[in-house]
Amino acid sequence: MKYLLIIAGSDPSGGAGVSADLKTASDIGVPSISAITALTAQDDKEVTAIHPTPADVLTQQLSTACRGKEVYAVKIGMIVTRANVRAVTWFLKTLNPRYIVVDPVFYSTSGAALIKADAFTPFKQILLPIATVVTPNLAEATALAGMQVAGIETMKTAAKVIYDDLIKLHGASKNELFVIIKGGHLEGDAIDILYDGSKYHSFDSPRIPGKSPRGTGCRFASAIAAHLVKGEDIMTAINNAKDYLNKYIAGRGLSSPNA
Ligand code: PXL
Repeated sequence: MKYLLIIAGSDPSGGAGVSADLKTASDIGVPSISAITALTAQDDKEVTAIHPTPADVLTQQLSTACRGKEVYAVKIGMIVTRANVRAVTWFLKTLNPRYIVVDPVFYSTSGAALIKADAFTPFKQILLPIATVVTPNLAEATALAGMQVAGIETMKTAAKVIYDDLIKLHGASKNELFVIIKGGHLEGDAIDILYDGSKYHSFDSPRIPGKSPRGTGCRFASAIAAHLVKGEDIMTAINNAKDYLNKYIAGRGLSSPNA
């Protein structure tokens, strides 16, 4: 049986992180296993504690959860420390799953830093280059591309900068990488820009009225990974994840946005 492996932080209010990822895997109907990179204490308003998992315990979770299983796709969310970035990278290099979807998580919705400053460079230089799909939002794309990303044109430029950087860091053997910058925080319609190394694709969704629930970034990346576990190709998985997310935000009968 093919599994989705979720590597993410815990948000006890259930809005984001591993709880949102597990619900997404269950909504899409794929079996999942998970390893928790950090415990947080938070709600909609603030993050009151962050307690990173010790790297040896994270490795133990990964190796025990994956033992004897076919991990076909991995979703990676919040990773706080340099030691945990290294632990996850080393584990995945050995596991060698078919797909790795990375949602860079640098800030909480309430603005708290969710990655330590000294973990940013290893995150970008050793973990991100092994990803198949990378899904930064505008703030994370700004940090990764080293340029202000605030509209369609800068999203396109940044997607190519991030793509080219990661190909260079990985080496010429990399043949599959999709960078999608999420424009959910733009004014007007929500437009995401994807770059695959040769062409751009834009995903336009009308803005759904009301406050969008927290954890949509987590759910988008885990929905892509879950659809990949179903055997879909990357573009189909991304399209289906967009549909899932639009339905989730509109609250049409999927598990409730409890944040
Ligand atoms: O949405 C980003 C995110 C991811 N993972 C965890 C979080 C958050 C935001 O707060 O807490 C655990």
